[in-house]
Amino acid sequence: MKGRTSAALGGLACAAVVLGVSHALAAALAPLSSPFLAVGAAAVDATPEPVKDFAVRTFGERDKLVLLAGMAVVIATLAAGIGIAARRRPAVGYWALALLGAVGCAAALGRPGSSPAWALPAVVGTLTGLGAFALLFRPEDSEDGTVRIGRRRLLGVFAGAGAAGLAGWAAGGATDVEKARRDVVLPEPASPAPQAEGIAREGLTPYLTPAEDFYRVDTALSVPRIDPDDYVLRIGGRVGRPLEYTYRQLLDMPLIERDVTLSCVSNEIGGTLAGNARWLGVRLSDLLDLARPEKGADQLVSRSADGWTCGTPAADCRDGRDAMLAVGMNGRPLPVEHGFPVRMIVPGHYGYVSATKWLTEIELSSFGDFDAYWTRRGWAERTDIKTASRIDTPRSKARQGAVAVAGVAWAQHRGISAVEVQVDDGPWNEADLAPVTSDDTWRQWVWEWRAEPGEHLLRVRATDGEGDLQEEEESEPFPSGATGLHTVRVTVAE
Ligand SMILES: Nc1nc2c(c(=O)[nH]1)N[C@H]1C(S)=C(S)[C@@H](COP(=O)(O)O)O[C@H]1N2
Ligand SMILES: [Mo]
Repeated sequence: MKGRTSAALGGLACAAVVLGVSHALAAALAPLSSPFLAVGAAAVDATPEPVKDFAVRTFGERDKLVLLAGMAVVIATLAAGIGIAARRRPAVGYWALALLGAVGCAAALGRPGSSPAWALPAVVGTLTGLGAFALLFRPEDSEDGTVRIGRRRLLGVFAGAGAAGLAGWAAGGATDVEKARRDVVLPEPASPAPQAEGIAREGLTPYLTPAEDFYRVDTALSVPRIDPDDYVLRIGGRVGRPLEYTYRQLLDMPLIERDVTLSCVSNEIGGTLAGNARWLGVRLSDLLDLARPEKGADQLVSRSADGWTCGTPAADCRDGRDAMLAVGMNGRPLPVEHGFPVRMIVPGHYGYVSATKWLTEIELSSFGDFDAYWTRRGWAERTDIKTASRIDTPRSKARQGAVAVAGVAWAQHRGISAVEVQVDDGPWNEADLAPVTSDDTWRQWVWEWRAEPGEHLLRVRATDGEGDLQEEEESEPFPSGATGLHTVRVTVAE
């Protein structure tokens, strides 16, 4: 092995030790104290809005994987470079490793909800990495002023890093949230969801979205894993009586079950960041009535286990709508990615101002006193859901003759009263609407088209339950939700 190659590998081995050891310790202590994840999370929080938007659009829901992979490449390149530089000047290696460790430590301490103990993984990991470095880059092994790294030692250090990584993986698995979730038995709802039947058609989005197909949007690089046995929800702030509930206590309250469509403010016209599920949960107003919010506490601030924050108009949580703390989704406990064990659902609001996953705290506050995560980044403090409609089928090709044009339309809590389809510059044609049991879900629609051969533009628009037509003028999702009409170009074959 050439001297430079083995030096680069030596640098990599030391970085692997730092990451392996710190990650293993973090798995045992608090997963989010891992310096690797903490740096990633800090990067997510600091990313300017346009870049985040770009990342979400380009990489879709794989944006987090891309970020972590990118970080791994950067760290590996740095580590190899440090190794090569340290061949002649080992002091460079010590300083560079210590500096990287300090960055990881600062990132971990900077996470919301961190404690001083969160420095431990980075500190111990870095010290172990420095030890590995001392073992590999030994002045006494140098010839003509360059260090030669022994192959055995190199393999030994890599093996040590691997063992630490494995230990971390095992420690992570020790709190097996998936198993705890499978063991949960959900009670029957005191108030079941009215039975709704959607339409089933090739290419048309089903009325209820299966959990595995439900869109996922959050800032969590690693999904918070909460043991339901340790779960506590705190309700406080400007209330007459602060309250605490365990998971069991929430399950023992009367539960409601409702179909509610959830949608993301960053959904583009025609996009897929919306889903409809049957949620089971505790009425939020039942809990708030017990806590007695003070007058003027107009914002309900909710916090997640990983420190994300959300601000919902408090009045909308108590005005009779089916706002709830959900524990079930489509008849099963909430999936871990969708907020297990408890999340918020408030019909009529975008997810970023209402749908806190991994919910741990509710604080009554005011809009004047507190800005939530996305509000701080320029998104609207309060906004109604924009009426939206989407063509699911056809998307590009059709055969001449009878073609079912179909899709979904939503305007949660106002409902959908009409959907119309236009072909090219022709008249607007009224589509058939599937029956729905509340104004809080999307509505499937179908329109039978006599398709003529050639290229055609199909356009859709909806009218909400208050009689207002969907906004035609195009605008970006930022800062309060996209507007415009979904248009599809279809080639009709003879
Ligand atoms: N803890 C936490 N909850 C969160 C978010 C988040 O980043 N962290 N994102 C919100 C946003 S922007 C949306 S659109 C919904 C998406 O919920 P889903 O992933 O279950 O579809 O969750 C909301 N709840
Ligand atoms: Mo969102």
